[in-house]
Amino acid sequence: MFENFTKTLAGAAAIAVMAVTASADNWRGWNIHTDGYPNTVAMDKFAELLSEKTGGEITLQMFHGGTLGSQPDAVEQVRAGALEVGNFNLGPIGPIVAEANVVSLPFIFKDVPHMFRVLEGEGGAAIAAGMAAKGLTPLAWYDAGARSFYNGEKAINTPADVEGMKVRVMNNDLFTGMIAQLGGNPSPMAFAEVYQALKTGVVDGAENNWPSYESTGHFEVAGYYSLSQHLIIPECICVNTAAFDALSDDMKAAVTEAAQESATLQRELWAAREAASREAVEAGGVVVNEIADKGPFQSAMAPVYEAYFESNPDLRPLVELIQATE
Ligand code: GTR
Repeated sequence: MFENFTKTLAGAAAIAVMAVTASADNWRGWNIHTDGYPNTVAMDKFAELLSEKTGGEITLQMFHGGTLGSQPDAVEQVRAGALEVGNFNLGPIGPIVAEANVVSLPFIFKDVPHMFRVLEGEGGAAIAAGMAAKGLTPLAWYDAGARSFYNGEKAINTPADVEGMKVRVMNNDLFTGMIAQLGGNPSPMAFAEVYQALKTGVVDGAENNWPSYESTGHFEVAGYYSLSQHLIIPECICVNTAAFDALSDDMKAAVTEAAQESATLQRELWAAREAASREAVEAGGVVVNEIADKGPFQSAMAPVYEAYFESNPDLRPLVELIQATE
């Protein structure tokens, strides 16, 4: 009997050890960018702050450079809990979360500060709630600047210049609609495939912000960058909603604080990198042009907005709220 009692004690101790081990969460995180990119540095900082602020109860192993797959796949993995964390652009999230898709309407934001003012208010709350309902809880917002068109043939000044051009876009019907309305042929494609596609002429052009245009080497194979600034889309540090909701209030606060400090760093690094990337590509021979009148690009987008309202009639007030935000 005494022997049995000892065995029970030993068993209980083993279970206790297992429970302690299991209570430390080891999260895995996805990021598409290369070493030194603002988001990569800031996600590493997030991992560091996460351990620090949770007293080691939550750790995060980051997988950079898209090694865990394309962005649309990674979004699904975080939703399903196969991964816990992702640094996502809201573009590829739009097809899953209607509220989050408003940020992918061309020319919806006046500039980046306008975007952040919206995200910090009621609009941001609606977007975040929509995302959490689909399994992606946004903890903080990153800056991704403005996206402009680039190609290897000519400067773009009017929608007519886009006519007949095959242009790579991120996966989202709003972006295929956007290119189609300009008379181009949209080609949705994973980020990792764009360099080769530009080089071999599978596509004529693409669109992105300064740092991505530079870090991917796209500028080497598509040397005309035209400042259309047609999309200003934020990015998130997103966490699997079930994993986040399972945390105590203290842990939730610690995780959120870590994400927000990471975002503060990312925005500082972003501003510096935008300037540095522009300088680097111009030194590499890229021809940059301002677009004197963006009006024709903006008015060409009316059918894109109409299509969005048709499939989401209840989201018109959210669009109007954004447009009315100073
Ligand atoms: C980048 C963004 C990535 C990815 C990429 C793309 O600017 O940071 O998350 O969305 O653009 O064009 O696919």
